Amino acid sequence: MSRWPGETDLTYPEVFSCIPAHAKYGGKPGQLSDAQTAQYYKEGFLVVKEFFRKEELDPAREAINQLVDELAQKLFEAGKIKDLYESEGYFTRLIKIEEDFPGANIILHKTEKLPQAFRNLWSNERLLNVVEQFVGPDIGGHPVWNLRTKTPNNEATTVPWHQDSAYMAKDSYGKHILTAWIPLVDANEVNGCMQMLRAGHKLGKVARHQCCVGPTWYVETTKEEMERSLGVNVEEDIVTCPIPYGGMLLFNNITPHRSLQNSSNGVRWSMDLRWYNPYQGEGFWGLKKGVVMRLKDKPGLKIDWEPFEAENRNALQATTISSEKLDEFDTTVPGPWMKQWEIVNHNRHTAAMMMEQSAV
Ligand SMILES: O=C(O)CCC(=O)C(=O)O
Ligand SMILES: [Fe+2]
Repeated sequence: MSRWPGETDLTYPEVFSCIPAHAKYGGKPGQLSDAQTAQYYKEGFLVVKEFFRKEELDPAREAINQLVDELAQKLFEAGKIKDLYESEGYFTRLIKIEEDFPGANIILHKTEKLPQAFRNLWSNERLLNVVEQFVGPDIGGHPVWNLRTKTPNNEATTVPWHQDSAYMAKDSYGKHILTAWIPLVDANEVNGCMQMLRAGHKLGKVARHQCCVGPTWYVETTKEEMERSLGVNVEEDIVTCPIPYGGMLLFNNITPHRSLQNSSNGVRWSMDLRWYNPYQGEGFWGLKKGVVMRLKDKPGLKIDWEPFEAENRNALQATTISSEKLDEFDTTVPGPWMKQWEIVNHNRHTAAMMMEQSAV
């Protein structure tokens, strides 16, 4: 018997563990070897240490500098920060801004702007050739994507143990969604790289999660719960995944993972991008659809980014707050996943979610 709406006894082992025919190395530029795809299906994740060329990633860093600059200008004009901190760079400017206005990193995380460099990275030809090995020849960009603004020693950007499907509607549980976690710095244990739980996907099951951790909007599953329901031995199966700039980490929506604390002096920038089969259903709680990137029957398809970018997922999550009440400096993140799990810790994010509910 399930006690919470997100709980399930259903398992989908074959969706996440059986190697599909389209995984086979097909000779397209960038594609992974059969040994690499086999490892992904066996362990639930794969580290690719070298994938991107400098010219494929550097523009994303430039775009981040631009986004941070726009944020600084806005906060400065509104009198929320003392200085524009223009002499600071990629690794430190957001830290300075954050010191004056705690939560600035959350505003940036929520922005969901898709500069051309992010679009180019997401739809990179060689990357989509890899995506095809997991998702098949019909590819949609999944509406859940993130720019991680992980400033040092910051609770709001230290993500506890979870499976991504715990944030999504239940109809995502049996569908394979591929994530590429792409560091935009060298990510390591000091600045808060990812940890994965080896083979935590093998039962194809979502463990029980609880909401919300500390002062954040994150759900969390415990080590005991993962051992009980996912058939793992946490101490033996944790794999720490340092990834250099140029590499990436691939995993699916059922693989348990977390990110370590950033104890360095610089921001640990990364993006997580997702793809799925667009014919397999809608995107995110019916709130936002994905963006079609490749279709087997439509070679040369041009990606239509405009409607995708126009729908802001974070704003849509706040469904009943009318647009004139949306505050551009709001650092709360209420979301539909909070209604899926037991709320064991209330904070300003759950309160914002309750307010929306009572406004219905
Ligand atoms: O980047 C992080 O810190 C967490 C990332 C994560 O949970 C994800 O990409 O699904
Ligand atoms: Fe995640």
